[in-house]
Amino acid sequence: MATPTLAKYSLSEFAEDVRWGLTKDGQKEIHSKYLYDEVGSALFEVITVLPEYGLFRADERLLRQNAESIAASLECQAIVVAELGSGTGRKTAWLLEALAKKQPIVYSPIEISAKALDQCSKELGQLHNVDVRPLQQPYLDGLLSVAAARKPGEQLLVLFLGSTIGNFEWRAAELFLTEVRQALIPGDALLLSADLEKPLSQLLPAYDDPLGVTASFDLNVLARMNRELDADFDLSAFRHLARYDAAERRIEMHLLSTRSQRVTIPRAHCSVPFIEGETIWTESSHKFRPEETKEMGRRSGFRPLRQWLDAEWAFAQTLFVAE
Ligand code: AVI
Repeated sequence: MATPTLAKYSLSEFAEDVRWGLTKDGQKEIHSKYLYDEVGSALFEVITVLPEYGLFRADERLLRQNAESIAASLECQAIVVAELGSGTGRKTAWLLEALAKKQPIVYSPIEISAKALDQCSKELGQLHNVDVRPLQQPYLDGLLSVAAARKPGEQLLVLFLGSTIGNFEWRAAELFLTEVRQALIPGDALLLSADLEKPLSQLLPAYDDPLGVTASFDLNVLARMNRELDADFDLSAFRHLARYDAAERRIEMHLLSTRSQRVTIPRAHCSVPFIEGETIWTESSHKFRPEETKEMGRRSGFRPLRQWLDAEWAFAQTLFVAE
């Protein structure tokens, strides 16, 4: 399965990707970036408050507890914070407040969802000493824009939270961090969140909650194809499936066809046969070991400064400095 680049994409790109992913030989797949249209993004916001999805709260807890230590670790007087995939920026406020106690800061949330970006700008723009400069761009393009606008003497702090790094394939994750590093200069910093390995009894309900919110989040990609590509998916003939691949250490989300059927997708110029039990792979969520995230950072040109682990939900935040 490919890597989420979270770029802004056109209808024709969506149609082309759908055609490719559903008509190729072997495992059918749809890129996970297509889960996040307006409905999908709203459902994801609900996922973050589900009792079974401890990941978001662990990230927020660590930020709240360690904001002062992170701020103290940054040596520079002038700080620009760039957040890759800020969402609504809910959990970032803790850190911005701690940083802005020392000096005025610039905060650039980089996000493709206009709604989330708008909400983020409104809420975080109210913080004292924080100048919010939102960018509706793909991660790397946004980061390059922030880097190009920096003034001499400013230190850049990149936030990549929420364990979105886990939605990349192993090799692609490292490649992505290398590209982030290339946009930076020595002394800049990166705060990276990663969800850690944990018992299946905890992990599976986080991706298959009893209320069915994650199932709706997943199934929405079929509804999206019906809405945008005139497809005729019968949502009642597919069900959400979350499974763990122990060798790859990842949760995989799939949509399973409960009967043999054929779906037509006019705007993607295809008609797709499904046999009973066949799946469309929609997302991977890799689970890390604490040392592994440090190693990944090292191999991408960063030096790990500190790592914090959450006491309630196996989750790590690692602060790196660019070498
Ligand atoms: C955005 N990303 C880190 C989430 C995750 O946990 O992999 C996406 C998600 N998919 C289902 N639930 C949450």
